[in-house]
Amino acid sequence: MKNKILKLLLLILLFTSTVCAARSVYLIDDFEDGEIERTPEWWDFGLIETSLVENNKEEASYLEQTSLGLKGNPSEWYVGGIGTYLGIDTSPYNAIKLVVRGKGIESGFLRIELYDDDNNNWVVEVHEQDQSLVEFDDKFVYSQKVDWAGWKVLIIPFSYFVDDNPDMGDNVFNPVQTGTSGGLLQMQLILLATNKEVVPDIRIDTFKLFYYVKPKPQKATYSDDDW
Ligand SMILES: [Ca+2]
Ligand SMILES: [Ca+2]
Ligand SMILES: [Ca+2]
Ligand SMILES: [Ca+2]
Repeated sequence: MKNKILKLLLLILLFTSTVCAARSVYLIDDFEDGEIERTPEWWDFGLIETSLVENNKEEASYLEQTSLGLKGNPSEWYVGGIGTYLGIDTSPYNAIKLVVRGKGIESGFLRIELYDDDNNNWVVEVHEQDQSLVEFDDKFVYSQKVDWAGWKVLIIPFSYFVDDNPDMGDNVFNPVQTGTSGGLLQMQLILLATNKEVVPDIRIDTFKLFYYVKPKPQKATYSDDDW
């Protein structure tokens, strides 16, 4: 009888941990539907050129069919970007994960911007005088230099993001839907050049939020022979 109860408890534990693990991933986009303007709708701005590109699956084991290409004119450093509306509660997550393909040392800078709703209205209000600013909500940013060739998995904990507008919002990364806040309202990806003579050119794929658990460092083991 005792064994049966133990087995049952183990099964419940296994089931709940599987459900929790499954819930702790939110796929923003994998571009497999071949659509940039739907599910989710990405808008673009500046001189960014977007394209859906067929992946060469031999380049990495985790690749599916399609990824999103981002490139554009480097003459002003700033190229432009894409954005999408989310309106989600990020409580179950603590990090962003995506895969990025570079073309070498001057592939560009990728800046990720997260907007959290601090005035509880589910809207990011653009500043009346300056369209590049928002008026009441936080904008948290993280920049990644892409200086490699081929695909790379990036894990970016939310704690790496810094508040970019100290005069707006509450300057706390709190995109949770407590009370009437809309949580994480919007995300933008900005492409910048690292060299005015080289077209920044990257591809991104499987963009998701998830719960990241940092792997424990391996304990060093020594034998007497090491000393
Ligand atoms: Ca894909
Ligand atoms: Ca707002
Ligand atoms: Ca702020
Ligand atoms: Ca905030």
